[in-house]
Amino acid sequence: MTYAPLTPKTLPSRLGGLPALTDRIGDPSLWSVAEVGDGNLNLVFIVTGPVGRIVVKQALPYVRMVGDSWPLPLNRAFFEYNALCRHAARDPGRVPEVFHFDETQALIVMRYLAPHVILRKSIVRGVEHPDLARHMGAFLARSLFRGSALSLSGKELREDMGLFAGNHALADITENLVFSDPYFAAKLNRHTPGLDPFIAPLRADRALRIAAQEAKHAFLSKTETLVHGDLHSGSLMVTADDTQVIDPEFAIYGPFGFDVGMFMANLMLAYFAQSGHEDVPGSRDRYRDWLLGQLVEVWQVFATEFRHLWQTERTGILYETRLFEALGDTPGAEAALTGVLCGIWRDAMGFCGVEMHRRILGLAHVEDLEAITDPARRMKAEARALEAGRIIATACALAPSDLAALARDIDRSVAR
Ligand code: SR1
Ligand code: MG
Repeated sequence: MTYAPLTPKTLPSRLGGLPALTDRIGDPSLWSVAEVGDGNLNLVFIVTGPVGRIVVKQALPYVRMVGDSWPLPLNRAFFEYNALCRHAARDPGRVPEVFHFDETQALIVMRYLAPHVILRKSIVRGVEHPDLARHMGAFLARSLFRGSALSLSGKELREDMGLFAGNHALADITENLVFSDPYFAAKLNRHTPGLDPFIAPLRADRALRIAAQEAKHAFLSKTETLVHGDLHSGSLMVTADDTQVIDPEFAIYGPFGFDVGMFMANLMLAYFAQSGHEDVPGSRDRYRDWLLGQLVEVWQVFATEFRHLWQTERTGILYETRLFEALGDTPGAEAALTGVLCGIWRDAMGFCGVEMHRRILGLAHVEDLEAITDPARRMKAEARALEAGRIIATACALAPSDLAALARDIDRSVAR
């Protein structure tokens, strides 16, 4: 059958013959189906059978949030499936299990995560997830290290790079929406009324436009590892003690720092949104501390785990042990690692700053800020986040330990 989008009505007859589903959820004549997709691109169905539930995700041939005026290739499901397989192998237990993939129908059948909720929604409600930074720091280090030339042979790396190079349509979205559109009056941009006095100087800031293009240059040219490509808090599902990484359809070879910076940016945006969510000023202070604590911890865990993998799993073609440890030069390997981590941090900060900007000025905004119903309060929160993003993207020597203090200073001083 050629590609056709599923509907809740057609799904049981179209997928009811697949043992991958019937073995897990039972008799298709008893299935009930709900389409629950609230993301920007795809259809997502929850299928409930007599003995279980399952998720079916299907790509649409266009961008769902815009409509069929913006076509988008179905093959993104192929890249998502391949990224899920690699993530499952590189950090077992951190992504939902895939039960079935149909390339023609661009659909993936996967585990229904319960009682998980989307992290962003939980953050908007002010819920703490104590293990978030620990899980994400480890996931980032394992998926990025094990997907790179630090772990893979030249053949493995280049073949996989070739495979994911086909995901250029999704990379093109990132290249435009993240790195360029926020810095000029692009057609699909939108922003909160009243924010214009903060946008004009931002767009006039030449150093910032250069920093954004340097970040774009890094995204395009540093094919260092397989990145998730869209690692924001809407791509994570959480419980009190679990974190699951979903939706890697933007996966492509890119810089180590890309996923790190994107994730940190979304914690930053959540931090600046807090003033819009508190009933009385200060009532979300504890939550602010939690968010900044996670921001600091995720880098610490990432660096610690990356160092551990560097010392124990450096089997790839880069920084070979025969050039360091085998020559008795373990300090040399440590010095090289320090350089690599510094480079990742620098890149991550560029990505962090531009992601903060595009979520306020571009097409795709975040619920953390959108949920602030009073436009004046939203505008002030966004003005602070814009300024933080500007400093983060342009600062030459911002250390991991500086980030939390920077956020607190700007939250106290800008647009008061
Ligand atoms: C047109 S797609 C807009 C955004 O949605 C996705 O989740 C990515 O973040 C993309 O940039
Ligand atoms: Mg997504």
